[in-house]
Amino acid sequence: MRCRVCRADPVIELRQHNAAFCPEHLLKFCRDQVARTIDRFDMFQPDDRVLVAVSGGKDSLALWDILHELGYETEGLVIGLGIGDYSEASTGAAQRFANSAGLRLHHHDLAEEHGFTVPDAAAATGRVPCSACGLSKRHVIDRAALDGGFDVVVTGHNLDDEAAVLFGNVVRWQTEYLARQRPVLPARPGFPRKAKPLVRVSEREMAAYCLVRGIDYIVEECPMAPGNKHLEYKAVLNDLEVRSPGAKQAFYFGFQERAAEHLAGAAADDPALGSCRDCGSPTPNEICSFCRLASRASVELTGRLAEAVAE
Ligand code: Q46
Ligand code: ZN
Ligand code: ZN
Repeated sequence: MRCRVCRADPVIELRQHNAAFCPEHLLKFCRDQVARTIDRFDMFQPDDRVLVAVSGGKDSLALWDILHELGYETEGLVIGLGIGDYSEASTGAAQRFANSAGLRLHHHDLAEEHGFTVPDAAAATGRVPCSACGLSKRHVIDRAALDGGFDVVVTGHNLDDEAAVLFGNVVRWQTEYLARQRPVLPARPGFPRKAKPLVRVSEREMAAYCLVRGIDYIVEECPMAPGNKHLEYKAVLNDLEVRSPGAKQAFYFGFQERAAEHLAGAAADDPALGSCRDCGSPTPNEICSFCRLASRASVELTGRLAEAVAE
């Protein structure tokens, strides 16, 4: 196969689109796909201030680069999760990208600002690290977006991620989660607008995009990911995609076009939300789930520090 546009040697072949692209037209293809997604789902407007949540991985850095190239006003946010070398590498890659593009990166650190790390939270709760990590990231991102006056927060979830989450929710018929699995969620009191502009592009396309653009992203996966069901669902869908190119796209967008709206009624009405006694975030309880997690997990960090001092 040759580049679909200019017939030059291709850098990538995309079976799901029955096409191949040279480096230049791969970049154009990715930007066009993102622009089309923003437009189709009415994610945000050209003059909106966009906060890009970055992990230092290929997807979030490619997203930041694409939005910047498309002319959006963007700033980045990276969160120090305290997952050893992985977190160091993640922050480093995000900072290098921001410096090279001349963009502003905000850095929040769980240990410094909230007194715990993701491993502490996992140890304190006895649950998989990703659940405490996800809760913490959502809390920090929401606060940073609201405090910074951003119009929207965007994340680098790509088609592979979203199809895997959808698959998991369908397997277990989690109708409430399904009802909220939209590429854009409107702002609500205490919560910013959130969008996923990469839902039309695949992991492979984003890796190739970074390669062509010379974006130096962290390749290693989070060491706390193994055991996460999400990876199993991804593997199942990857097998399916090999046998049936385009299956992921058909599955995800078929859901958005034909089912998501019907499920909207399945989302329980938001309970009456008050403000968290400790941090002011919206919560149906006296203390929000993040602050409850933080108080359990910080005991863990304090214990570890005490042990280290005693040694
Ligand atoms: S960083 Fe956090 Fe991920 Fe690591 S602990 Fe899980 S959720 S896998 S995107
Ligand atoms: Zn070309
Ligand atoms: Zn709170």
